[in-house]
Amino acid sequence: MDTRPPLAAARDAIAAARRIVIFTGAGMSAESGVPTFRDALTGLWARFSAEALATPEAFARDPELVWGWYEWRRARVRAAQPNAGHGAIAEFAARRAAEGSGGVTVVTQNVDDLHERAGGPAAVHLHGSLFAPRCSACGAPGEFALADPVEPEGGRRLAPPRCEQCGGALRPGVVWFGEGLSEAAWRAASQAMDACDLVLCVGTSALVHPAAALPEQALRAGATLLQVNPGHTAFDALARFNLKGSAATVLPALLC
Ligand code: BV8
Ligand code: ZN
Repeated sequence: MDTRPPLAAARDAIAAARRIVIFTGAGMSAESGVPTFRDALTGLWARFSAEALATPEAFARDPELVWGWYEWRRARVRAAQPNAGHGAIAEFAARRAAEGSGGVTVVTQNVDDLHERAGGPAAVHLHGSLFAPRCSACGAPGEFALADPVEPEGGRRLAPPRCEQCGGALRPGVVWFGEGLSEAAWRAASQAMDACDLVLCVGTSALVHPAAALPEQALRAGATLLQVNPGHTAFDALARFNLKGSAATVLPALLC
C-alpha cells in the first residue's frame, strides 16, 4: 500500500519513467476559455450538440451553419492563450530533452494549437486541426477567407470559401464523427503508446473512439496510467494515480 500523498507518488513515477506519452482532451484547453465537447453549445448553435454538428451530414445539409461554427471556434482559439497546464507540459518536455532523461510525446484529441503555442513539442493531432482547411471535393489544402476571423458572440452563418483548384467548398481540416482518423496520426500515436512506460491522460472524458482505446493499448504494453481530471471517467479504474483537479493547477505541481 503506497502511503505517500498521491501527487508525490505520481511525481516519483514520472521521474522513473523513460518514455512518456501525454494524452490530452478538450479539458486541457478549458482554462484557456475554449469550451469542451461536453459543454453545451451557445448562440446560433445552441439547439445542436457538438456531436451532431461535427459530421459530414451536417455540413452537407447546411455548410454555412457548420462553417460558421468552425470559424467561431477558430476565432475563440486565436483569442485564447495557452494555460499553465500547456506551459507545464512544454517546460517538462524541454527539460527532459535537455537532461536526456527520455522522450515526451504529446498525443491530443484537440483541434486547437495551444500545445504548440505554449512551445511544447509538436503534438500528434488525432482529430485534425481548426487551422488546416481543405477542399471537400478534391482534398486540396485551402485558404481561409478571413485570416483573422472576428466572430460576434452569438456567431453567424458563413459561406465556406471555394477551392482554387476545383471550385469545391472548403471544409474544416478536422475528423468528423463517422470519418476515419488519418493513417499517419494513428500510426504515430499507436507507436508512441506501444513504446512508452507511462501515459498521462489529461482532460478527456474517454468517450470518443478509437482515440479512447489508445491509453489502454499503452497499459497492455506494460505502461503505468496516470490521470488528471476534476471529474470521473472510464480511466478511473485503469489509473495507478487519479489526480482529481484541473490541468492548469495540477500539471505545474506534477511536472515542474
Ligand atoms: C469513426 C474533431 C469509423 C471535430 C472529434 C458507440 C460506441 C463507441 C464508438 C462509437 C459509438 N457510436 C459511434 C462511435 C464512433 C464515434 C464515437 O466515438 N462516438 C462517441 C461520441 C460515442 N467515433 C467516430 O465517429 C470516429 N470515427 O469511428 O469512424 C470509421 C473508421 C474507418 C473509416 C471510416 C470510418 C471519429 C471520432 C472523432 C470525432 N471528432 N473532434 C471537432 O472538434 O469539431 S472528437 C471531439 O471529442 C474532440 O476532438 C474532443 O477532444 C473529443 C473527445 O472529447 P474529450 O476531448 O474527451 O472532451 P470532452 O468534452 O468529452 O471531455 C472533457 C473532459 O475534460 C471531461 O472529462 C471533463 O471532466 C474534463 N475537464 C473539464 N475541465 C477540465 C477538465 N480536465 C482538466 N482540466 C480542466 N480544467
Ligand atoms: Zn478542390
